[in-house]
Amino acid sequence: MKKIIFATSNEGKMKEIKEILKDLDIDLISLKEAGLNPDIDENGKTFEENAIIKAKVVMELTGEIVLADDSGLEVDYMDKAPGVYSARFMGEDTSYTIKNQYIIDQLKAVKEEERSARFVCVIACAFPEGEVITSRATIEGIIANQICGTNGFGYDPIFYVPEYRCTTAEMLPEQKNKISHRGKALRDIKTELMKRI
Ligand code: ITT
Repeated sequence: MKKIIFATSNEGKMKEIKEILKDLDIDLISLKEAGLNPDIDENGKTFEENAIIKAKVVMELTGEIVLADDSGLEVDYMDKAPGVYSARFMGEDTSYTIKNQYIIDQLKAVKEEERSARFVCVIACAFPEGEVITSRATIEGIIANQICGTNGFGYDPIFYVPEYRCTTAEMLPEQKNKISHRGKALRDIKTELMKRI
């Protein structure tokens, strides 16, 4: 079975990724499972640049096909912050209860029309022969008035999807994966990946 490494240390992401790609006939392993803990400088200015940096560093280290995910939350009222800095926003070790409450406070008294936000996900795939491909997808929503739900990770408890009348943290994992930025980007790259392995 073909081995593919997913260059992430985020366990919330990895859980979703394994579920979304479970029908692929590949041995998909995380950095931890590969025994790797690379120090990657995510100094790109775009999701694409950072996803490519992560995939290439680990591909060069291992000689395997490597996938990577760079993602984040864009809040329009905050000029698209935290964006590519979503993981580092207010400090990497600050709890998401604090980060999420801060964003809610920033939007206090802001009308629904101005609370628009989206999750963005770029998946990069680096092949040992040197080729790198990417796919990008988004999911649109609004910032909730309060923290709601315990599923998912990160900013899910404040990301409200009007169509489903709940936050992504209130959705079942399979429901979120069906409509999420990560689900869509991974399903798109899956088609390209299958052509090459
Ligand atoms: P790796 O680089 O090791 O993959 P990371 O968490 O540092 O892990 P990113 O730099 O791509 O990854 O930052 C993504 C952040 O965006 C993540 O930590 C969350 O704060 C947020 N995020 C992305 N997708 C999300 C989702 O589906 N639900 C909630 N928050 C999400």
